[in-house]
Amino acid sequence: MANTHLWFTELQNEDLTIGLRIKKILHSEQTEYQTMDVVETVQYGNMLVLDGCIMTTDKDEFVYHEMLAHVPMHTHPNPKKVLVVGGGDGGIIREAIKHPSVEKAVLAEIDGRVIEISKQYFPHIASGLSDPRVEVHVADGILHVQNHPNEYDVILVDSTDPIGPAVGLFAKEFYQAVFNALKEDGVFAAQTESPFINQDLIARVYRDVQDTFPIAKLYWGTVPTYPTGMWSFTLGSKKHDPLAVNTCRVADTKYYTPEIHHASFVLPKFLQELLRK
Ligand code: AAT
Repeated sequence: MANTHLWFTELQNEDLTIGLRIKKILHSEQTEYQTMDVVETVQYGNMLVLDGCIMTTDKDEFVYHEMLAHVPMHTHPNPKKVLVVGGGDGGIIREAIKHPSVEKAVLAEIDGRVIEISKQYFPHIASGLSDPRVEVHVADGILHVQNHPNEYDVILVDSTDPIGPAVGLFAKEFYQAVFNALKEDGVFAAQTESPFINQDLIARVYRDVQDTFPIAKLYWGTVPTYPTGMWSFTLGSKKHDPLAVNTCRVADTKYYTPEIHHASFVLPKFLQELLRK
């Protein structure tokens, strides 16, 4: 197919963009919470865009979803009940239920339209949502967490950037509510943006998680379509040390391995210094 002259540009901050040539605009709408577009790109396949920001693409989704799910899921020795906050595309749920111990996985996504459109245009990402162990709640993740104390083994926060309905998902009170919603040996992880352009946020979230959980760690992976390509995740754990993990329960991954698990906690010097401040 001849290349079109249509380009999608994400304004990653006021001074930085990423551009992808697109073949086709597949869907556009204004939901109750955000604008939502699905476009077919030449390089990365179908791409989901919320409020102008890239959420996921066919080609690189596996990195983010595997890293946000399998690092904390393996940190817990026997995760039975898991909560995913946000993540309406279903990618984190798909990875979480690969762990054979999981009996129930709850999705709390604020925007039901994201779930519906993902099922239509990203069936391989949304595939886990129809698993009998999965319960889908169209609800604010903050309220869900507040209303379910002492309930979950693992909580995974797959949220949009800290704007609009996701602002509260980066607040210290939220991490305290997550702590309370976890059982006594629970583990939590959240996506925490780019180490190159979101340093203030990473440092603040790390401090807040450190104040809330006995164990706090930053880890990272590479997601080519996210701003700067280097992506951070913050893990909080009540008891289990993510660095003590020595089992791998999932075989069908494309990025995650036991070696990657440990390597992802090795921080470049500038990040070590950022967290020391
Ligand atoms: N799986 C990768 C895609 C996402 S989507 C993040 C989701 O969080 C969106 O569907 C959004 O509707 C949902 N969301 C935002 N705020 C809330 C809330 N308060 N409660 C529940 N769900 C919420 C993440 C992409 C990361 C982007 C990196 N640039």
